[in-house]
Amino acid sequence: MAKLKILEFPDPRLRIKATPVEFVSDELRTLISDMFETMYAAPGIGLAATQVDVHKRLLVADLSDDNTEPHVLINPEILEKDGVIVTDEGCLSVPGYYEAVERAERIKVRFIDRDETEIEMEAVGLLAVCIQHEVDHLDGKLFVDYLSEAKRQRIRRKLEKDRRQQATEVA
Ligand code: GNR
Ligand code: NI
Repeated sequence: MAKLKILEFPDPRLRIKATPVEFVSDELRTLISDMFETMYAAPGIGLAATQVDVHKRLLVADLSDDNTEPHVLINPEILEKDGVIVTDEGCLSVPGYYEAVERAERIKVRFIDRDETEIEMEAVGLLAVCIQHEVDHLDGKLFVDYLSEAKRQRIRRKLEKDRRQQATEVA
């Protein structure tokens, strides 16, 4: 198992649109384990492959307190959306920022799991929000895209400044 490096906004690689997975290889299963390790260590409730610089349509999620409800969604397709929910969202690729974002409150999603079984699942509340947030990542979209240009710029400048600071600290 290995912990992977998470790309941070405004890294242009977060804007790459991921391509469908054709079959679940052993290499992909290793990536899935590494993504869980990375997400649990962060800690976060979800992680899209895009965030670890792998541009395939794959996400993991676990909303439990004790890491006992792992979800693996490969080639996820949101088939239905209903209702509205506003959540303070955070993102491991936008560390330190939490902002209100409006999403569908209930979704139906179709995907294959790590055994290549096709599954249709209904999700509500935070799980529905998390899946929509992760599918956005696979399309090169970030939660900051829903904020005002001014807010997004402020976040981008601060994160760029933090990164420059980190670069001089190790030097
Ligand atoms: O850990 C995370 N928490 C979170 C909280 C509210 C809405 C979405 C999320 S997803 C985020 C992890 C992450 O960045 N996934 O891409
Ligand atoms: Ni995110």
